[in-house]
Amino acid sequence: MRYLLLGTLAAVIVFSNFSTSYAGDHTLIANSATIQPKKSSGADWDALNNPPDPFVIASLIVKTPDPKVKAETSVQKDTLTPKWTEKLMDVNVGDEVLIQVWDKDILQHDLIGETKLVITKKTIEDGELMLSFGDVKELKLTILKKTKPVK
Ligand SMILES: [Ca+2]
Ligand SMILES: [Ca+2]
Repeated sequence: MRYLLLGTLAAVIVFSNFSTSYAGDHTLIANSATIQPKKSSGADWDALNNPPDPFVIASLIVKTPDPKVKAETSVQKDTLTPKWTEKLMDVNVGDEVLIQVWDKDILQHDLIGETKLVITKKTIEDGELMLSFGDVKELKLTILKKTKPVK
């Protein structure tokens, strides 16, 4: 029974990570980041000066039929320079996306930084975005045009 419950929970988590009911003509991808060596308070990210375990959560905050559209990358263990190259979600011009970088911890994750990304014609033309916020020195995102139009 316990294992059945755990299995169901895992299935729900996996499903929620990959369910994006929102159709956009571009795809937002999390590439990589550089994290400050310590928290802005001067404290270590993890006990014994262990590096953080960063992952990204992106949440669409406007102009979406489903306000719960949310995506999460994998967790990169013990690194200040995580690399993902993972799809976050579809986006369109005018969308606003809350981007959060977290350090995964056992009890309470540390928020490394968060920012609001507005998808404009320019960001789409640029294709590659370098963002700096909180204790995130640099977060690299890519916006790719989808090869087939969504109908
Ligand atoms: Ca931590
Ligand atoms: Ca760690």
